[in-house]
Amino acid sequence: MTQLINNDLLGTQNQSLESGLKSDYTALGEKLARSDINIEAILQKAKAFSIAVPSWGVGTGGTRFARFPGQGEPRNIYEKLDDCSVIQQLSQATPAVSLHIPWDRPSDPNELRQYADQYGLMFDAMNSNTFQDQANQENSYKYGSLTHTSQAVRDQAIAHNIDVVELGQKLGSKALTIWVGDGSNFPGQQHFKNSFAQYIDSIKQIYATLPNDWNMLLEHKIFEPAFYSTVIQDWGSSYLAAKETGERCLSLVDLGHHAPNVNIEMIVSRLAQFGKLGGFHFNDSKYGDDDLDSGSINPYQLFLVFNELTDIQLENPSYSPFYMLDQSHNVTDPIESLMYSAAEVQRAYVKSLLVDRKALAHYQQTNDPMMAQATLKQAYNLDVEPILQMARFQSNGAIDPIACYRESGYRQQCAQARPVDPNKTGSGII
Ligand code: PSV
Ligand code: MN
Repeated sequence: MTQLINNDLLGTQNQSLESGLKSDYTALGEKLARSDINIEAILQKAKAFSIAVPSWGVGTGGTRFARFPGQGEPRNIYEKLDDCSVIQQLSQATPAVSLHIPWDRPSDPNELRQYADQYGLMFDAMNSNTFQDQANQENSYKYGSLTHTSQAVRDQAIAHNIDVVELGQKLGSKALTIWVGDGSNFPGQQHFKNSFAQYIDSIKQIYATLPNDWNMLLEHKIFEPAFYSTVIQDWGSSYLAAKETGERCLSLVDLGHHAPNVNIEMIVSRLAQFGKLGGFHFNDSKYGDDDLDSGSINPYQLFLVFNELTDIQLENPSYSPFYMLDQSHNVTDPIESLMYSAAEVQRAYVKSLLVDRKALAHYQQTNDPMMAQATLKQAYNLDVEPILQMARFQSNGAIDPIACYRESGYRQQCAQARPVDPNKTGSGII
């Protein structure tokens, strides 16, 4: 397998941290054993955990005011895969990449698949894009796409989604994620009922062409780019559309797509209870953004989301929704942010495995709120870092991915090999 970070460097770095890790791991193992938790069983689950990286996440993002390009940014899908391979090599938690079409459309899908293969990378859910006009496109999406008032625009957006599925099949993907920016900026601009009916009609047509082993994931977002109303603005709209459409049409929860303080873990539970929770886009948010690194603002919320997922998986061990990071990195090195975020999500998952579920059920049943919340906090407050480090170490990743990455000089090499395109230094989100 091709590896872009020198394995000798990785080995030397790990060697210097190994004995410290082993004593931390042993100490944590002893502590967990006192609560009848077998650290080895948790370690195996941590090692099996994976989350997809978004191809667009390895580029530097921006806001609608400006974009400050980073050094050595990837200029095409092949260079994006190079960066994704580094994230996977060091973090050992991100074996798949999620593509956005047409941003990542390859001229030769087989060649792209082989390129990913050399790194042991797979392709996760495909993302269609009808929130921008594309070159040589007949109709504009200025006033919407799958929900547009014009049948011709809707047909164009439907055809694009079908095309993305066909491409995804060649790449080994198994899901299509649909997010539309469709909505309105003024009261009265859009007929709520008609636009939603048009959306459902459009996705039914896409669903009809979906391969049998594929899922279709509907992503809701409260606002932006539409600032008054968004057609698929909340989990309720997403659920209704998914339910109308078919069994393999599911809802996808992007953590940043809700109003501040919304109880996202409860949305997770509701959708799962009715068999409609299909996937996640992980990120964090402080105000109305959906761009910040996972776990950087509200790690407890992330833990509570995984607390629900672990509860569901106890009942249904084979349940595995699609997990992806969806963040915009404006001020950090995207590779560092993605490695760190993958570990934050993995940390929330591991902590959720440590919740004493028997005790929690007892406190819920006997109406003891103090001890119920304390039971969750007991797991949340544990420092599981040795488990995450050991999982990476045993999988030939880095005990300290960011230190190893910095030491490798990979970014500096990219800065040489990928000179900044002066035409791409402008403003706006990418
Ligand atoms: C929209 O904000 C979103 O969350 C969707 O998932 C898009 O595909 C992605 O971000 C990239 O713009
Ligand atoms: Mn998203």
